[in-house]
Amino acid sequence: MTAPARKIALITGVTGQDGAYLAELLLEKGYEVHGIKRRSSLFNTDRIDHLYQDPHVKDRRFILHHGDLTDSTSLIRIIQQVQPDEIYNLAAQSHVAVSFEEPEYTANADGIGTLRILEAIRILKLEKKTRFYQASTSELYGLVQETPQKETTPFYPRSPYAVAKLYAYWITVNYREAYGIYACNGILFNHESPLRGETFVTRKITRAIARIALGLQDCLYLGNLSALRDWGHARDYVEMQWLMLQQDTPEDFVIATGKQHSVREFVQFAAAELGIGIRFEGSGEQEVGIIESVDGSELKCKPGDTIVRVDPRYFRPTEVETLLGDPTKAKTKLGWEPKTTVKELVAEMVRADFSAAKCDALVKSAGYKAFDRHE
Ligand code: NDP
Ligand code: GDR
Repeated sequence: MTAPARKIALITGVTGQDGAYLAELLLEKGYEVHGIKRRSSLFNTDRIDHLYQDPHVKDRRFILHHGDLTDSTSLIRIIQQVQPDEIYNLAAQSHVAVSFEEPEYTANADGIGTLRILEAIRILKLEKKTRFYQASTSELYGLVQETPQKETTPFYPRSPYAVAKLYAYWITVNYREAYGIYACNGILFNHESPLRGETFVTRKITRAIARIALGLQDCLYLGNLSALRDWGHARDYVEMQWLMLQQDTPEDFVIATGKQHSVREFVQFAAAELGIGIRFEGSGEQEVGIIESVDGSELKCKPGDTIVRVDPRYFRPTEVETLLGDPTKAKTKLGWEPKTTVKELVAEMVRADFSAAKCDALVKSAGYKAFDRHE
């Protein structure tokens, strides 16, 4: 008896937060996993280095290809070569604030990039073979029309990023309806992890609190402290990305926890994890976060220190003030539920950043400067 052929997946954005967790999950499930990475002048594979297999290894199951969502021919070449059963389109210029600085590039990569992949599937006549997952986003709801937000809630995007993702959402639906491609949108609310990029607010907070606690940094500058988000763990959310491609018929799903917290609260949760109590005083641009209590003698900060300040440079021209998802459809139809609470998520992120900060502190105390290239 011959063994069933193993499934082949192609992940765009494999070097990103979700790409790393998804690659790990699919490899565990026995897939042959191909990933698209961009050429970069520095190594950009930190998050997946533990999965790397030398090209000389026989029967490799994790293979990287150079390509770019703005380059159709590279996408067609890779998809033709790989003949994937499943494509997970996770690649994007994913930073909302940056999209105001680079709106055209964001539209090209996030909007037209999605079209390029769907067209490649069509050009290569893979409509019946290849299933397609599109990384859609709660940012589509923007100026929210209904709370909590579900699959039927109208969209009102509030950034060039969200507008580009709106195109990607609808072109995915259109190719499903026009050409019968198994294509779906996961409308994912914010999800975080120790692998989150350092400039997204959660990771910026956990990294800064750890460094402030060890005396490596004085203050954390943030923008809108009142923004409300529904934060989950990336590890839980990639499981749902896979599940969505295993159904009989393609559908779109909201993935969220159904719980909401402010940026201000996230700061307090992160500090509490290290035994630091923070109170917020003042309002608007004058609001500050002051240490109220410190538990733990190894920490270098003390009560009375002002460690959070507002810097208007982090305000956005149009803000998404509040997002709260309703994951009922995912639970009812796919039996999916998030496993990680926001406090557990914060604890995992703070622990990872505290341990990295301790290494930096050790290097610094030994007289080396390698801990900060900008000094
Ligand atoms: P990341 O920013 O961590 O990763 C984005 C990935 O896309 C990276 O691998 C990046 O490469 C790659 N990329 C960027 N531009 C291009 C391009 N032009 N061509 C090819 N690859 C490119 O994002 P996340 O992992 O957090 O998110 C994954 C996807 O899900 C994104 O599409 C994001 O918009 C979407 N999303 C994310 C949510 C979240 O809360 N995390 C919520 C909802 C949707 P490099 O490493 O070289 O920069
Ligand atoms: P978001 O995530 O815009 O929701 O997009 P981000 O963490 O950048 O911002 C969340 C909220 O925090 C406020 N904020 C700050 N944000 C950043 N980055 N830096 C700050 O200093 C700061 N201070 C306050 C923001 O204004 C915002 O309200 C993320 C991305 O992963 C998208 O790709 C994804 O689609 C959505 O989540 C769902």
